[in-house]
Amino acid sequence: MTDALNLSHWIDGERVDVARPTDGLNPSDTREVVARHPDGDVAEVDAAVAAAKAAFPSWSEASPEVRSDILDRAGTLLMERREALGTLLSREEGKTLAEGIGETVRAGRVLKYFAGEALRVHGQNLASVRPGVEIQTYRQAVGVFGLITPWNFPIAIPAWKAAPALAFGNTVVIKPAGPTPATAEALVAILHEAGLPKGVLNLVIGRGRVGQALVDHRDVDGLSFTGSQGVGAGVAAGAAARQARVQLEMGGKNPLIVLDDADLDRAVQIALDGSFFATGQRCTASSRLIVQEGIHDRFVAALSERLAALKVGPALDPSTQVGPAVSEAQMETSYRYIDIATSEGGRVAQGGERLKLETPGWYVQPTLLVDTAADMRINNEEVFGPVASTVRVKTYEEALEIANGVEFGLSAGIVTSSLKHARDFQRRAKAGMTMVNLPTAGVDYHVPFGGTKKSSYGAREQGFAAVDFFTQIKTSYTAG
Ligand code: UN1
Repeated sequence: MTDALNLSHWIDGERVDVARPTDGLNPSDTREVVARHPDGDVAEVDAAVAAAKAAFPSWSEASPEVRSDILDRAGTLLMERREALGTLLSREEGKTLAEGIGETVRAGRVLKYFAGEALRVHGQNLASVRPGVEIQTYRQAVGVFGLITPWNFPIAIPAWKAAPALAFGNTVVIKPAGPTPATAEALVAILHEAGLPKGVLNLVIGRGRVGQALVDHRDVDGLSFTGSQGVGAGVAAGAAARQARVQLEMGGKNPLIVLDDADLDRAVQIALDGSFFATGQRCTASSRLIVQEGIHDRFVAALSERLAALKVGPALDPSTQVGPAVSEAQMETSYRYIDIATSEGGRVAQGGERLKLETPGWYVQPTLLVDTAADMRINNEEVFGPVASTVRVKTYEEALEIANGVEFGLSAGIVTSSLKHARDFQRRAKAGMTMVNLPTAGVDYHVPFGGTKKSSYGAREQGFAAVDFFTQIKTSYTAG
């Protein structure tokens, strides 16, 4: 066993030594304490925001080269330490080591991408309707951002919110999710090692009170949140009440349509990846498999066979393909939804049993539910675990209607060899992202990310879109 880490808030460039009342357990083996967590409160948030506010003038006015170099160096450090950081991530969150290392590299790439973007902030020149008057638009940093990040991508999501915020000259306070502060602290430490001036990036570890204090703080100019839809709605309401900027990334109930003309092996692999890898704990996971009747039974049989062969186990075991749920509560949510689905008339084709492995952990058997109807709770509410359900349909039109018939609209996929249906789906799917012959989950780090309906709110994250949220436009008029 590895010694437990003692975590700290980071305020004004310093680790703050505090009491650490909470033990963060390893989901793969709950006998192991991965880290001891502090429990921050309003006082720490006040101090962190004050530090961020004080650091803003010099950071926002620094040469973009300064910001670019620091992000680039931090990206290099993350990638060089991918094994150690990926191991910590997997011990803390429960995803497999390959997934933990992959996520660490992704975070490093995000930092490097925004190192470049720091140098590419554009404005425009426009002719005025009044002769002799010129108009320029500039993008300027906004101020202090509060970033409220989830546990399922404990390094990539803090990186993809912090990197654009910092690249464009803002200062930041991060509140990492309850189960995964160790990985977030490691990221903050690396950014300081890379040369970040004090106060530019702060971290306050704690419960919902910390997030609420950020939402309510008069000196927090913008909030970026990823998490559940219910909490997100409260963040938006709090931000709107005091006219802070807000951006939310929330749940999904992402459909994957499989048409009769799909290549069966490919469809099965896409569903397996999208629904079950990363333990299904992705807002982009394909939780609804909408399958045309001609391929349905073959698809269910082949996917069930692949699921039965999946090795569920401790995150660091090299043979593990699916790690545990992050927490007991998440594990119980999966099992509860399996019960709800069967009580509503669904049938378990594979999985569904409680798993008892050698190490005590929060394991969930990857589960495929079949014969479910589109209006059942299992097809409308996010489970956030390795659980998927199939809905049998007769036609493409019926599939599309069901795909679009939920409150969420993050990612939507189709497996087909028909160009006509693929193109039609891209146009008519009510989702922020569409995937043709690809899993709904697993997105690139350099392009816009986000959804429609209750999945997202506010400006898009990532890629060329990130500048819209993390800068504001100034329009300047000049007469000669
Ligand atoms: C992915 O599918 O690779 O919380 C990214 C989430 C998303 C990120 C998904 N914001 O699951």
